[in-house]
Amino acid sequence: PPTLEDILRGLEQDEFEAWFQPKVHLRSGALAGAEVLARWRHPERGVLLPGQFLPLMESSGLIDRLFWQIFRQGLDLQRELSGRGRRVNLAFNLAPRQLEDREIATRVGQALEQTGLPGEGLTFELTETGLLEAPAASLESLVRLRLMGCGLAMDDFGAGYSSLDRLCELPFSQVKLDSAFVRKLTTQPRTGAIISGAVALAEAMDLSLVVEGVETTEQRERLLAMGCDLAQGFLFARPLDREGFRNLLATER
Ligand code: G
Ligand code: G
Ligand code: MN
Ligand code: NA
Repeated sequence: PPTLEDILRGLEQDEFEAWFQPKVHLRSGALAGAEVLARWRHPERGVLLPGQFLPLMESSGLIDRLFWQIFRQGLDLQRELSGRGRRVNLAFNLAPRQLEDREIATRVGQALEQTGLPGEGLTFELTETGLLEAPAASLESLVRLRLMGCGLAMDDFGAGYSSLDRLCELPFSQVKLDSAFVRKLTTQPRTGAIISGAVALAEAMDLSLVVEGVETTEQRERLLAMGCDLAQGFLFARPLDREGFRNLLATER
């Protein structure tokens, strides 16, 4: 895997890119937004996935610099789109330790002011595990982002430790059901009960539910029958680079 020196060099050379994976309405396939996923266009190794650089970035604290580079690229795209009257909600992943950054909401607010873009166009995704590690005080940033109109999604819901209490405490707007459930849907009958339960829970808590990892039409049919509305997965689209995402938006209209 790349070294810390290489990662630093990559950050300085602006080699990290925002890619975009559509979130869609299951029934119509219409775009509901996109998750922004980091990729590293490495000069020698090609395009690298987060698994190759995120762990080292998280442990070294460089994740913060990655976030702001990716975030800036996302806002650039939104600005370009809004010039053509088009709005697409973009969801950025927040690493657990970023919750300790008391300035994050302030900086996001400043970026929105500078670009004139609405907070409603942004969502921030947090993993359950990250929230369990986070000290209660640091959760203030999340509330401030929410007050600015931004969405807040609990990512990988149902995987690892459950944090239903966090779901109550924090002003989440979305839950993303971990892809493990969809994967087992056809082999483990009880998985269906969990998904149906999540649909009911989300509805009762006034949250939108995104089912992750939808790969087949069979899964799509089953999920529709269970009342799922939103999904993300290879059946609809893989993560796309900026150009690919632009092209997808063009064919959407
Ligand atoms: O496509 P995929 O391999 O893109 O992503 C793997 C994991 O990396 C996902 O769990 C995703 O949440 C995480 N990830 C992708 N981009 C970012 C990013 O910009 N910041 C953080 N913190 N995590 C990211
Ligand atoms: O943040 P999160 O862990 O949710 O990031 C989404 C991850 O899931 C990314 O690595 C993305 O590439 C991956 N992904 C998205 N859709 C699918 C899918 O349909 N199947 C599989 N196997 N992975 C997916
Ligand atoms: Mn995510
Ligand atoms: Na996820």
